Amino acid sequence: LASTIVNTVSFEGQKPGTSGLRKAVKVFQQEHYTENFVQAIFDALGKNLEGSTLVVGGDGRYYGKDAVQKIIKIAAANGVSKLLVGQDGVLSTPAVSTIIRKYKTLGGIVLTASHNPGGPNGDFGIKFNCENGGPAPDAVTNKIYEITTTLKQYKIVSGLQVDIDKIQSVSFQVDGKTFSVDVIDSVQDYAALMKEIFDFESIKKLIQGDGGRPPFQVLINAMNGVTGPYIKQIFGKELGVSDSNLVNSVPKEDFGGLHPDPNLTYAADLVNAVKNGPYDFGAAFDGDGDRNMIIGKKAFFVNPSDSLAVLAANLSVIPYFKKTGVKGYARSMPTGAAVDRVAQKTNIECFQVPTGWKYFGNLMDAGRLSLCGEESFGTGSDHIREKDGIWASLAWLSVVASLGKSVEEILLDHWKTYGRNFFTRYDYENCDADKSNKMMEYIEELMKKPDFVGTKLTSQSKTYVVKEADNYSYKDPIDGSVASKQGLRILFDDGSRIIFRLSGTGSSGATIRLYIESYESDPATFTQDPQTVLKPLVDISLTLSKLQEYTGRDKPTVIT
Ligand code: VG1
Ligand code: CO
Repeated sequence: LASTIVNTVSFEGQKPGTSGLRKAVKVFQQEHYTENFVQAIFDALGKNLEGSTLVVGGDGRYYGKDAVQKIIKIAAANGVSKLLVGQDGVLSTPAVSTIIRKYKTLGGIVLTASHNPGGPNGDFGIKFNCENGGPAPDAVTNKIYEITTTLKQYKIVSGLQVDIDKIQSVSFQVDGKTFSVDVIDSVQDYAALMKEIFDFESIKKLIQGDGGRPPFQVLINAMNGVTGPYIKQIFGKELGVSDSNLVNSVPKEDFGGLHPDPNLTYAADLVNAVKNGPYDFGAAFDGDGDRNMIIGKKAFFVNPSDSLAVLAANLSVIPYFKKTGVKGYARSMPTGAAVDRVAQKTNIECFQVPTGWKYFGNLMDAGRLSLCGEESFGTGSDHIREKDGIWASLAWLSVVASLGKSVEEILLDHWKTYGRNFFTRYDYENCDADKSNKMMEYIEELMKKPDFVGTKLTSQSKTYVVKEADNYSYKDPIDGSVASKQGLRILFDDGSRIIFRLSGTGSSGATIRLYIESYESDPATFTQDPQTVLKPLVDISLTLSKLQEYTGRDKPTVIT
């Protein structure tokens, strides 16, 4: 077989966002669009590409298989020696990270738009992960983008076709060199890693009941996303959870019309089933399997910021951390600061990074970070370089098994020890992009006024004094790289915070995220509804930003 060169024209807007390039399927289906972006990834890899091995797989959404075939043809033409492709083109995001690390490949291409709806009218996405298994850092994605703006040609082996539906190894001679494709089991490597990290015996005893303890009933919902086969293997076969407790576990190309985002709005069926059912524990994962939502009996909600803090306080019950020790914690900037309090108490380093998992990678590679998380239902550790939904649920079950308490009791105990960081996030999805930008500019101007610091903002009987206000900027402590304009922060002198950010994962319009946090040490507040406790700050934020005036929205699309 021989490669050929195809002349193309560059496309505008092939700029990776928070987590890869995400656009409508119809955009990717344009002639040359996908090919261009894949070629740009390869060009960005430069000399390292020749003779390399790469991993390819995604969340199984519509257009995924087409994209895999294109990548195979373009990789062959660009001197890649081997591709490890998930069967049917399916690999969860955590599985891609696992496989890159296990087989020491140059990186991987993840075909996902994560929690964005799928199907012919939904979204698609392409993300490059580096040899550490993590999302490419800004320097790499900027380079890829640069290349897309001037790209004029791509290389392809048009006649090359591989049946990716069956596990097999095939080799071809391309331009006189050997090119192979290994179609691999999607679940095996990931499931093996989970077995190494956790004590499956103790989780199994918890779930099945043991020594007079009744079974701890779990309900796991894959939201028709990629985790279906993974939960069947891990929860079903390994841990003995019955099939009827594994819901939406057949992956669908369009996620069955669901918005596969595990939060209180889009995973309402899990919440309702646990609220009205006998379950002690519920978990849901997003389309590509890196996010998690955890709820306890009667649908007691675990806020992701609290989830991170509870796991931080109990990491030592997990065999993996018994071995590695706990090197450090981290959270993204908007994430509630509950974990900081655990770090302080245990005298362990704690970092704050911008939104997006790529910012945790350097700290992990440098051996300074064991556990981290984001308020957006992302939790993970240095076992891989992506957030990991199934891992998070197994970590929670390990903690429950070891403490012998309910999810709610664990949270109440945690707050008694550390106090409670009340946290909420309001998402205004699909707003007009221009108007949203104008609103952000308006807020920033306001914040920059010389007398803004010291301003007293009042709502109901609460008054907050502005201590600091900025557009968040981060300098990576390992390589010194700087990420600026990462969100508008208004910090108050009692530790409360208001943050405004524009999402970087949408495919059209703008999504405004408003994050609100305040800390309470009075136990009488601990069982209160965060919406009540945070109401004054919410009102202050909405008034200050003129959000309704700018966007026309009188309520958010999603409240967490
Ligand atoms: C969102 C979340 C962020 C997360 C990112 C990718 O980004 O806020 O915390 O890392 O999605 O997650 P943004 O820019 O829309 O706020 V995933 O599961 O979509 O890969
Ligand atoms: Co995801």
